[in-house]
Amino acid sequence: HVLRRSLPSGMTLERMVGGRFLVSMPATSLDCAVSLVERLRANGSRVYVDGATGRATRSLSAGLAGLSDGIGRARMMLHIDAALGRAKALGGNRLELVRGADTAAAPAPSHDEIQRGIASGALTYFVQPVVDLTTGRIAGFEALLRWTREDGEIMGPDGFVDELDRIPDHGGDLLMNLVENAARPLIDRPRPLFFGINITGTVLDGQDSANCRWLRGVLERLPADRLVVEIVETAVLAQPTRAADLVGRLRAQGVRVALDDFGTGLSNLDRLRSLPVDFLKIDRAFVEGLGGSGREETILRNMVRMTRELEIEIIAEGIETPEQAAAIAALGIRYAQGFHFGRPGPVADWATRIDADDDSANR
Ligand code: G
Ligand code: MN
Repeated sequence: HVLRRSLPSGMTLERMVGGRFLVSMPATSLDCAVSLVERLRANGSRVYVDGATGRATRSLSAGLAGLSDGIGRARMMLHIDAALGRAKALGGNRLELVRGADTAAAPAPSHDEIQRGIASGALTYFVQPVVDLTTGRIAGFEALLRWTREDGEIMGPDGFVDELDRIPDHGGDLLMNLVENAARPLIDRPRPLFFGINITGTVLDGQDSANCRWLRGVLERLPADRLVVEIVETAVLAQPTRAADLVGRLRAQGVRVALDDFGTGLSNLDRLRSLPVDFLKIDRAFVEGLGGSGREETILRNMVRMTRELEIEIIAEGIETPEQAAAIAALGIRYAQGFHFGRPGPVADWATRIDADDDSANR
C-alpha cells in the first residue's frame, strides 16, 4: 500500500514471488526513474515491522532497467533480478542499474532488412544440444534463431524477434523451410533425437492459433514424435486459455511441449496441474544461484518432486561449469543444456558431432 500510494498515475505495481515488487514506468527518462525509485525506497523504508526481536525498519533494494531495446519481458526480468541481486550482495538498501551492456544491444535490424535477410540467408537456425544426464549422451537439440549482420556479428533473437513477429506469418514458407532444413540432418537417423523450436506469444494472438501457418507447416512436414515446441512461461501467463488450447492440440498430435524460461514469470508450480506439458525448462537464473544461499536448491528440489508426480521431465538451462552439471544431476534432474555441454552452432557442425558420437557408441 505504501509503495502503491507513492506511484504517479500511469505506473503500475505488481507483487512478485519472494517479497519482490515489479514497478512499470512507461515513458519515463532514466533520471526520473532513478529519483522515483529512490522515493519508493525512502517511503518503503519508513514501514515498521514488528518481529520477535522487537520493532525493525525495512530496507529496500531495487534493480532498474530500461525496456527500450527490443528485449523481451522475460529476459529483462532476469536482468532486473540480477541487478537486484547485486544490490543485495553489496549490502542491500540501495539501487543498482542494469549495466549498459545488458540493455544497449546492437541496433535491431529493420522490418525491411529482416525480409531481405530471410531471403538472403542472414537469418538461420543454430542448434544447441540437450544432454541426458543419466546416459551422458545428446538427447535432442534446441533450434535458436540467429541473425548474421553485415559486419559479421551474430545476434540472438532478443534483438529482432519483435520485428520478426510483425511480419505476417514470419515470411511465410521461408521460416518453415528454415526449420525443416535445420531439423532434417539431426532427426533423420536411427537413434531418436528430439528437435525443439521456440514459439513466441504472438502465435497465440490470432483468433485461432492453428492459423499460424509456419507452425502448421512445420507440423505437417516433420515427424510429430521428434518435435518439441517450446513456449515461454510469460506467454502462457498472458493468454492462459489460448496457451492451454494450443498445448492440448499439439500433444494430441503427438508433439511434445516444453514450458520455457520457467521461473522468470510469476512462477506457480500449481499451474502445471492445469497445463500438462512434457518438459519444464528451468531458467538459467536458478542454475546461476546454485551453491549460494541455498534457496535455489530448495526450489529445485520441490520442482523435481512435483514434476516427477506429474510425469514432466526437467531440462536445466544455462549449465556452464562441471560443478553446475554435477549439482543438477545430484538433484535428480534428467536433462541439461548449456555452454558446458555445447554452444549453439551451425546444424552441419552438430550433425557431424552426432555422427561421431553414434559411431563410437556402436563400436
Ligand atoms: O529463451 P531461451 O531459453 O530459449 O534462450 C536460450 C538462449 O540462451 C540462447 O540464445 C542461448 O545462446 C543462450 N544460452 C544457452 N546456453 C547458455 C549458457 O550456458 N549460458 C548462457 N549465459 N546462455 C546460454
Ligand atoms: Mn527455448
